[in-house]
Amino acid sequence: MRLLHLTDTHLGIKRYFRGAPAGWTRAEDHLAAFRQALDYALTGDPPVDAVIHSGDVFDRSHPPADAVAAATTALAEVARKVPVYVFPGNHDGLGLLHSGEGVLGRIPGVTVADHPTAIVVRGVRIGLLPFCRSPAAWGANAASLGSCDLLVAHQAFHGARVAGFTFRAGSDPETIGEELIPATTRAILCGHIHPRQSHTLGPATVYYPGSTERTAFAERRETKGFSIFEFDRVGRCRTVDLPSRPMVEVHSERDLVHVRDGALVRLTPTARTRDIEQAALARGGWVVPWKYPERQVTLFG
Ligand SMILES: [Mn+2]
Repeated sequence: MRLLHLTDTHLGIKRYFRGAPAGWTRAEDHLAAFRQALDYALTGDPPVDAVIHSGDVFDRSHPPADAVAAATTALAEVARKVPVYVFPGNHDGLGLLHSGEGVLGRIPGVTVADHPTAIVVRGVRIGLLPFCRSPAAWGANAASLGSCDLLVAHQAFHGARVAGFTFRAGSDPETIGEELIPATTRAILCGHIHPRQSHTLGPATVYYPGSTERTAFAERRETKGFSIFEFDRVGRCRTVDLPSRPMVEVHSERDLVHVRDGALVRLTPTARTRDIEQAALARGGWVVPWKYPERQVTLFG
């Protein structure tokens, strides 16, 4: 049994940059990564039995219409060949569901699991668990599905790491602890945590393929992609890298050498001068807008 697992595609993320082509927004990069991940389901060898997206399909609960249309086109093409399962993350609950039946759920071959759902793929029982703010409620949802070999979730589990922070059950109100994982669980395929990683927790190994593109400058050093997960008597997880647009943080003029054509550039507060911005633009960088310092002038009164 072989799954393509992608997550946290954050489609429709609107970010504008000085120096970028007119009308360009960061949403184009996120859509390209989404399409490339799905393309593997059409052309990858050996073929996959199902595609599972574990949440944050869209960046916002009411995504822009063009993002919904692009997602629909891409998912419909894949779902003609391979069954696709999608469930909401913390960003996109309403985005998937606002039409009642669910916008994406109307695509033939796409199942939107807006509540805990067990599916069987080649004899393997898989529990799909939409995002849940309360660990106790998440545990009750997981238990309600009976015995599953695999769970797919959109949560932070105890031991997950992001830059400078490790999630701990009990100290963070939303973090899932070991005691809530059903004993039959062999693996958890998980979204929500954007850096790619895996760790063991109780009976299970938790695999996070991470977001398909960088959603913030904090992710600028991370390699992005998706996972191919195989499960027979043993589980194997292989990550597939996707290209990401370079991101450069400029603290002073010295960092300008790293700016390349089409790189996204963030000037830290110490580097926010017109000269440094002009130099970054001259090197082809696309710069995060910030407000120039303003001086208040009294015109009258
Ligand atoms: Mn996310």
